[in-house]
Amino acid sequence: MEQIKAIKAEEGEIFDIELEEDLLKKNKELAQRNKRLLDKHKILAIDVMGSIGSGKTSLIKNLASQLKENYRIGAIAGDLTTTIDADRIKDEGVEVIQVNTGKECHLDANLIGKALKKFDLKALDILFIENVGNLICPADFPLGSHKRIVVISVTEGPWMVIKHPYIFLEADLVAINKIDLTKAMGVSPQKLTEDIYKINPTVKVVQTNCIKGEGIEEIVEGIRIKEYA
Ligand SMILES: Nc1nc2c(ncn2[C@@H]2O[C@H](COP(=O)(O)OP(=O)(O)OP(=O)(O)O)[C@@H](O)[C@H]2O)c(=O)[nH]1
Ligand SMILES: [Mg+2]
Repeated sequence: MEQIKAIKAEEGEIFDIELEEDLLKKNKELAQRNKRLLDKHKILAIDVMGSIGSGKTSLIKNLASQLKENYRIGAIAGDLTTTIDADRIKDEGVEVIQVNTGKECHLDANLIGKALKKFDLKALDILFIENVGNLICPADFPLGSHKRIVVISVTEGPWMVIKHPYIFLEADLVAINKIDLTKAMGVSPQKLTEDIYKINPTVKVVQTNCIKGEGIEEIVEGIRIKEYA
């Protein structure tokens, strides 16, 4: 009889897998705790994810500028080492807490829980969370937010959606940003939209130009910010 093919786990390998499962489970529990805290204070939390330089900070600045007259807005800015984005968002008159993740490529629910303690939660209606620029890792780490926006841009080329499907699965809205550069890049926003719908048929897709503030009102309506906040 042909011998059954077998592989042998390397020393420590199984332990690592268990550790990762435990980590994801713990993150989920902490995310639920964050959500309960946010709900208690009637705060709408929006996790803004997307690749490096796609326009996450620019989008949050535009949304804050549009909403700040009627809502009390806060933001958590995730970044490896700098406060550049936090400073840019603060310019909109928004209270910002910086979270530096060091070498980590995503925020996690524990870090958000710590950041929430720094806010006066009674004084907030909407909380934007700018995740670390990455299309892979943030997908696995829910933070306890109510809505997830993924920001992509035409400058990332025509294949970036189909190459990174997981981040789009849990998204409520995808912003296709830098639409002003469509011609120069030779990338079709329609094709990107079709690729997104193939992965997640119920997600909203909005084309934006964050330099000119185009598409921002559509995002506010698309994820029904005014109904929730
Ligand atoms: N032409 C054009 N440039 C844009 C648009 N949106 C953002 N930018 C520019 O793109 C660059 C990156 O924008 P950010 O908002 O910093 O992008 P980000 O995703 O927050 O970047 P990281 O946090 O570093 O990952 C900046 O120079 C913006 O001015 C847009 O719609 N059109
Ligand atoms: Mg940024």
